[in-house]
Amino acid sequence: MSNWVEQIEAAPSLAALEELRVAALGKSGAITAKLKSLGAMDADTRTVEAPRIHAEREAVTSAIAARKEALEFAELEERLATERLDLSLPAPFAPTGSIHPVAQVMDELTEIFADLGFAVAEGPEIEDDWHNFTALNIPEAHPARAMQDTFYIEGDGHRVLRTHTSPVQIRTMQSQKPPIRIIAPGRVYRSDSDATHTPMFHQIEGLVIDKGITMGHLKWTLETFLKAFFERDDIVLRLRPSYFPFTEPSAEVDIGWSTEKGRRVVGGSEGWMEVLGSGMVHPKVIANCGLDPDEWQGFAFGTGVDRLAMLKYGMDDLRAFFDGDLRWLKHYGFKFLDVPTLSGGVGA
Ligand code: 2U9
Repeated sequence: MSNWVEQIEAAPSLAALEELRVAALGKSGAITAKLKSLGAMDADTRTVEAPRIHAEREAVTSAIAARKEALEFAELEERLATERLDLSLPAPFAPTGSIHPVAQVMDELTEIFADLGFAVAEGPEIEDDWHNFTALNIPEAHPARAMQDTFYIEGDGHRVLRTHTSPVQIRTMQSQKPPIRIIAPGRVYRSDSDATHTPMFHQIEGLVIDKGITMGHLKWTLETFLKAFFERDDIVLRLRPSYFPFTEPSAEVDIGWSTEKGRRVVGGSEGWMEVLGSGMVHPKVIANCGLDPDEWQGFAFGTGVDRLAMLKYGMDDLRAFFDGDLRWLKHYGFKFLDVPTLSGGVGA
């Protein structure tokens, strides 16, 4: 066994081994020098020396490989032993996760409407055609049913990913006796994607069913909600006539904005932007749920949670909400112990 092989087998570390490799086989290494010297030898000497030098180089090369493997294995063993994680120990540092703005705004909305006496209702995200469209007075030929807007479940022709949270209210009207006061927050799906549309987004809808309900109740509720949500008293609303199949009359709700330090903020009435859709529940929808529309009336409204979050907290690209980029989450996220609301509540 050559002196090289002995030294390699005794190398105490990967760094020491690398030094030996360079000294033996590197550009100016000892064995490299021997190989180079072959050229200057006479033929007889070379016939004797060449196989010896090549054999030495082979022996040294495989000794290095073997030692390298052994040292790497030992290093891994050592790391596994010393870096063991005991998951039963308390966390050594404060958790750095954050609450997503959508979750934060959902909590804020739930809190505001709870103050106003609304309960939270939930329902399935995979819906049938009847609850998502038919019961809501959306006719067969309505554009909302078109292929490009709705995700249909393959196979069974009658199931869809819900395109709004309205089927939750249909289910509630079928299963509970009025008076009803609910909000339905949750995920909805539409086949649409650009800076202001993502195939999944979050809606919140509200429904009140009782006797003698009017547009006045609707306007007061929305005004009270928006004042609490934006934490400002100077919120001004403008209701514009509109059309939805499930409400009659229908109104789109604009909120007034004004300019503060060169920035557009909610409040005042310098200009208008649309924030909600709303209306009086269509008598046919009430009847579809087995209630007598001559006895029961109601109002309903709907809006995008993501859009409300963008308006309140100043994000400009909806797609970033669902990228899962930790830098975005750190910037816009909320501390997990943040109280999700509003100093005074809506104070009824
Ligand atoms: C029932 C009866 C009526 C819910 C309503 C709107 C108007 C509306 C959109 C706003 C922006 C959805 O996120 S968005 O694209 N919504 O304009 N939604 S009234 O009306 C209902 C719901 C359920 C039983």
